[in-house]
Amino acid sequence: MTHALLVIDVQNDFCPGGALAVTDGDAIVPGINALMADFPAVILTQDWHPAGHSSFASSHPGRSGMDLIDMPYGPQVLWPDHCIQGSLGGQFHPNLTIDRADLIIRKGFNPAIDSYSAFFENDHKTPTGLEGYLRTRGITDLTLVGLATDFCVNYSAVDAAKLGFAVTVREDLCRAIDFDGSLAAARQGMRDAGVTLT
Ligand code: VGL
Ligand code: ZN
Repeated sequence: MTHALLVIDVQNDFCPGGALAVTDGDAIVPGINALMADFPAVILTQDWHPAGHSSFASSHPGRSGMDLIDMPYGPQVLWPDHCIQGSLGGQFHPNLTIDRADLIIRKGFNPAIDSYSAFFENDHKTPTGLEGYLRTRGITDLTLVGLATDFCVNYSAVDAAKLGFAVTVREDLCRAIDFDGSLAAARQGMRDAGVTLT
């Protein structure tokens, strides 16, 4: 059994002052850095969108942030422009210990499909390659931390559990966007998928 720490999207745009700021998003950084010492493998994800990404409200005239639209792959929340490739907002929080990362996996780079999950784009079909990486390294267990609890952590945790990994989410080292009941729904969905919330 090999246990990896998966750190989801601890990037400037999800922290206070960022384009899609999560309340207290930066408060989890010291705890995540400390937790890295307990794991033989540390993997970071980075939300990484091209300018004009289809998940941005600005790409849909007449729409505003947090509107829900129908995409060919299903419903999609429209977000403010965030985590644009090469931007300061897309960089990791400056205090996050990125040197410990064995792998940094980027997602959301396909202009036509968003990717909340570290495993599959939002069509639930297109793989990011992370599953193969974990399996070929013999990693069986995953602990997830990061941003945001109800979107990218949630989707990543549920996909990981469905793929057969033993998954724990450290809720104390996550923070949520929490709009329209999204946090309660995410917690229920993770529990239903067999994710351990601690
Ligand atoms: C995220 C919304 C859009 C996240 C990423 O990291 O939870 N949320 N892109
Ligand atoms: Zn995004």
